[in-house]
Amino acid sequence: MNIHDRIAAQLPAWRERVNRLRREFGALKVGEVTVEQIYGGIRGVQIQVSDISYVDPLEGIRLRGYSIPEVIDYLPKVQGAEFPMAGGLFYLLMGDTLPTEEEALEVERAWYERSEIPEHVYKTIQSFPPNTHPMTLFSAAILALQPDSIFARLYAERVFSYEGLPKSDYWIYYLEDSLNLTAKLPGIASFIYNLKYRNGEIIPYRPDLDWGANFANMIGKGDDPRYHDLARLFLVIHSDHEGGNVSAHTAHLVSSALSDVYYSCAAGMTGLAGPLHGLANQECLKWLLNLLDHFGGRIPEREELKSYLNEQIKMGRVIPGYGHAVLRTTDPRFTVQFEFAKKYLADDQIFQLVRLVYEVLPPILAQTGKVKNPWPNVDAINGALQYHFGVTQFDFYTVMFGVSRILGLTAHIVWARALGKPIERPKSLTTPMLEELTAKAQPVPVVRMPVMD
Ligand code: HAX
Repeated sequence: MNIHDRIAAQLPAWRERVNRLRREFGALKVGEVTVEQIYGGIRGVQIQVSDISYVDPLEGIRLRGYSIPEVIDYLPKVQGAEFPMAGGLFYLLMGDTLPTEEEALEVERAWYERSEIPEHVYKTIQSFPPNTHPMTLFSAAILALQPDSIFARLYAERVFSYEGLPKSDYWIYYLEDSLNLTAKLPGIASFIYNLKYRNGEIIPYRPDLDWGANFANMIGKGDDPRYHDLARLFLVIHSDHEGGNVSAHTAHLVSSALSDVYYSCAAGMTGLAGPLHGLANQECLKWLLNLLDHFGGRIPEREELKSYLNEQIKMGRVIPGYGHAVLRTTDPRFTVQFEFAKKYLADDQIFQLVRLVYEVLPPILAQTGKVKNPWPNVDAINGALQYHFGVTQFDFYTVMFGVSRILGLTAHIVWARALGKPIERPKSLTTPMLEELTAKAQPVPVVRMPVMD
């Protein structure tokens, strides 16, 4: 069954579940909000429903209910590959069902058929100054595709006409736009890479390669099957991290105004470009290279590293790749890449440093008493793997993250339309209002998280 039919088959039951909850329990309270949460980034406040994925603080991400190892095990793979086709993952995220091999291949075929990039998109990318960050080029290229939005065109043509555009059908055009956009991502990202760091060539999308391998091939890694597999792994594991992270939340919010898939994903990408979110992977590799430099190009002794890290923390430095707003354990997306590295690049110097930092840093962070999660997140290792395989231009890593993340963003927003979610409009307060409220209350200070050993 193709993705459209799969979603259509699922929808009546999903709509009924949501309608029943709203009808029968609409007034039921699911939580409370504290002053600290309002000022503190609405952390932990349950403000939305997303069925695409869920981050368990102690277990990590589950995509449509499947953990990272399960996703890797269960999704279809091309012959000889260790990691799954992104086409199967897209089917899982969108269709809420593990695809058969044929269903995954059908997505891959649809991507090939829609992969041609309009000339003006290349020109848009080329028109920026040479020092432009790749994430700016990537976000701009997505916006440059917006005139092709099927949803935006039909909405403009039909919504106020006699023919109309039923709200219950919006998702169909969001899905079409999603397939059209995701099909072009390997070509756009690789053009940015080739323009900035190689010879500016445009390598055509090949029908005999899956989406991830096409990306690898298009950045000049056609002869490295291990990198094809790493690209597949990278592009699968970065696809989604539930609904509240900056990129997913932004795309969801923007699309709630009925901005189309291109507007919504471009907005998500500008959030991903921030150093506390997706840019962390480039920061992390920079940090590792600086660390190596600091020790004269050698791996430090454990005690040397300990005192260096202690000093950094005392100076109030944030160590990239460690900590997380939700996770309270080692990120399974770190673990799967760590296992890949142990298998294929155990002798790599940067990986050895990643390994040593993983052994030494968590207890130091925990001892501060304030870092809620002393464990590595996915970014603590991403760059090291790419660097090993010759993708050494670390300001490109967030673009790769973005290529993958848009698989998740589009699933969130297609389903938001399918379930008829309205425009988002939370309420804000003023500080005097809170002061007035607190004037009548007893002090209730925030209790710090206990220190972890
Ligand atoms: N090194 C040093 N201090 C850290 C730290 C780290 N890696 N992580 C958190 N802290 C500090 C915070 O700066 C904060 O200190 P102050 O109270 O003095 O401001 C304190 O510990 C409490 O922070 P927290 O509640 O544990 O963490 P937050 O939820 O506020 O922030 C972050 C989560 C991921 C932003 C944070 O841990 C961080 O900046 N980590 C480094 C950057 C990083 O790896 N980002 C990638 C995250 C994964 C991701 O989204 N990828 O896209």
